[in-house]
Amino acid sequence: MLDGCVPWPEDVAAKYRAAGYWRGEPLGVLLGRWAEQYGEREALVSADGRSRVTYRALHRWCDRLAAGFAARGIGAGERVLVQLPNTPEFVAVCFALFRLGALPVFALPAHRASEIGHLLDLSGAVAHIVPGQGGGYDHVAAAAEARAQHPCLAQVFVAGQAPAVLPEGFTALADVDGEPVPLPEVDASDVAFFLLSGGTTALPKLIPRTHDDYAYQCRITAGICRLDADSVYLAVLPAEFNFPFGCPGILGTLHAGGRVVFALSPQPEECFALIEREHVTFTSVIPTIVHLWLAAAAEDHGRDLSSLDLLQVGSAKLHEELAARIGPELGVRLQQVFGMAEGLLTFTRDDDPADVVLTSQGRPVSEADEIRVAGPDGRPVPRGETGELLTRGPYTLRGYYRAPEHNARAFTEDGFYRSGDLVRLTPDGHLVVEGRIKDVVIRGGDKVSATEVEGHLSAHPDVQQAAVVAMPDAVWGEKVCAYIVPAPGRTAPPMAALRRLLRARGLADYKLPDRVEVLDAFPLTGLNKVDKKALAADIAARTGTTGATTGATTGGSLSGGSLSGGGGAAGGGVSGGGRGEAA
Ligand code: OOB
Repeated sequence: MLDGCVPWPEDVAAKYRAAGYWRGEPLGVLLGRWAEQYGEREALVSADGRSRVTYRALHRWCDRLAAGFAARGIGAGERVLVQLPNTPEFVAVCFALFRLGALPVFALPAHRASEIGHLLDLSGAVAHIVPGQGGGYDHVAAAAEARAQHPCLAQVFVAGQAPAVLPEGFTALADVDGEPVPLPEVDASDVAFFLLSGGTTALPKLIPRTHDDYAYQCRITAGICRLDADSVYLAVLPAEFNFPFGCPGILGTLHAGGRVVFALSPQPEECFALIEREHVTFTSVIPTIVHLWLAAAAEDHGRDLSSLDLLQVGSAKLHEELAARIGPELGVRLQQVFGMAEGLLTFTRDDDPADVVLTSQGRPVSEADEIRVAGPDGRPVPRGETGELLTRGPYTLRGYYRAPEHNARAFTEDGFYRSGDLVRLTPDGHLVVEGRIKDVVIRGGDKVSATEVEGHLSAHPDVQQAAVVAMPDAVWGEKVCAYIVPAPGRTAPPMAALRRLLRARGLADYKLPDRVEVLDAFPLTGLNKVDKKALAADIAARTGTTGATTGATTGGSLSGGSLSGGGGAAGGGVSGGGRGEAA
């Protein structure tokens, strides 16, 4: 396995192979197989409908792109930062790189200089692939700056409409083309690409996913969702995210011979029109998008959504009241999905009783997924009690890339990944998410590391201390609330100034505080740490919501008036746009 990665133990790998989970087929080879099987059927459709790519054409396109990349020196084992919007190019780039044994590192289109710089440092990427336009952000200029600061980054490829004049070292993706060349043998047990962790640490870690493990994940989830050649998937969430990429999402649909349609935003006007135009049969979204779609469906949107059969919802807790509206109001089957870029996926199933679908996050997709619900001492708790979810299995990583110290904490000695999620198992084995112990805000479906944001806030000269907690929100589930203690003799900066500061420091928009509260001093725990539970309970009380969105934030009433002083500064300054910008 690639240096810096942790392989599965040999005996475990042998077991997964013997069971037929891992079949030794690299993803690039699988695309060739699909092209043979599904030939002239449509594989990919752009949002505007102008680009419609058949399986055979996709196969050829990837071979030519691979030849073009190879001619530009990109080879096996090299990392390539891929940051593209939901377009057919995204899929072509991925498979071209898979065929070369080069390794996509998936960044989100919403990522800015801070995240991109970190990903370049960590991955040592030799190339960066960005969109030429769209999203209201100049990715080309940003890539030029990143390239100036990261000598490893030799080349930038510009997808879509590239500016007529490109800086030195930049190439329009459309010019990356060549007669197909012999491709290297790719080992399916090796890394195929990297996903990003959802920020338990200040900065995201890289998750190596192998050809074998990801092919298995796509196959098994496509089976559970009963995909076939008539399936039409609408890719609404950013394609670089595990949920739309392969749960079963884009890759699972291609495996089944179906059609993938790309949406550029989650807005109902766009998505409903695409569902009608393309006869979309299933899609995967976050609860925030469910809110948007239900509101739009209640009005006369004039669209025919009758083709839509299955709606997968996950990435943040779906509350029962919202879940119960999905079937009747959208006329679809609901499937709850709990998952993580690290691996483990749990789905509710077609034959589950209605209350299980409404109130649980389902059960593991693989019979080989191992789940342990552990108490603070690491020992399993009795069935039905809440504890931390630990897991291992045939598509769950054994270690983050180049992170031995973090790995020592994030995994048990016997290879279980510590998810940081608090869950319980029902008597019949369904998982219910009750909260989390990791210091993350789940805003919509985006994971915001509190530590990361706190670090940037503390850089303001008028800020002595900052603590970021989740603020319950009816539509977003949670939003980012920053508590600030001003530096002695200073006044706390207003929220707008803090948001400006964070933007200037290159932070993605979805991480900026939605509300700022000012305190003279932070409440402390018995161990003299900032009592974040108390802060979270405080903001829940101030906003008139319960802390129910995160079990981790319940309880802890505030004692001794330590939260006194400093009225709330602003609030409600939610950045516009929906998930399209924020994701
Ligand atoms: C998905 O992946 P990530 O890596 O962005 O985030 C993983 C975390 C989980 O550890 C959990 O804290 C939270 O997101 N989460 C949920 C959830 N699904 C994920 N919390 C409550 N209810 C759910 N249904 O978010 C992801 C990856 C693949 C499929 C679906 C989601």
